[in-house]
Amino acid sequence: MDNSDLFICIDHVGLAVANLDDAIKFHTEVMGWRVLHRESNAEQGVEEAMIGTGTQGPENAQIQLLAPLNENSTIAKFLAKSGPGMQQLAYRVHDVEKVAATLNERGVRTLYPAPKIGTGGSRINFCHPKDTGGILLELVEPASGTAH
Ligand code: MC0
Repeated sequence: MDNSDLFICIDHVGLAVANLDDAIKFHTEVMGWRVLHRESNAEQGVEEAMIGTGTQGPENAQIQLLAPLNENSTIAKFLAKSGPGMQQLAYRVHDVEKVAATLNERGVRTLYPAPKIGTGGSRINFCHPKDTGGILLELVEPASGTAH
């Protein structure tokens, strides 16, 4: 793939939080954001909300609030080790498999051999933080017709 075809925009920044309702309350009542979407993803072990500004456009990055669904969740582990805060940066892509293959060729490991289901039916994979300068980088191919 050409470099110009790899990434569309920053899709979202994921924040690990201990309690989703408390985090939503802070980000809406104090920071003035609004909830765009909320769901649970059992496979990823998260209860999550996507929030946006009052003028959120389709290619403006969203904030994803991520709370652990149970004690085995990667978010529970992250909270125990690092405390609440930025857990991931997510880049939007047109084709997650092609982007993962290109990054693999360039020496970046992806976590899953095939994409998994993310927010709003998106297809996702992650780059290992050890290969990206310490950032857990998510690749997000939105479900067709949505930019969740
Ligand atoms: C761990 N490390 C991180 C990190 N998590 N570095 C940066 N950002 C993070 N979030 C580093 C640790 O500090 C450690 O480095 C090394 O990676 C191994 O960490 P660990 O604590 O032993 O943890 P592991 O290896 O058990 O798991 C790390 C790994 C895991 C990234 C593989 O968190 C994972 O599978 N993440 C992808 C899935 C995920 O995050 N799901 C929740 C979001 P040192 O130097 O101490 O060795 S769900 C989501 O995002 C969906 C819904 C969506 O958006 O659509």
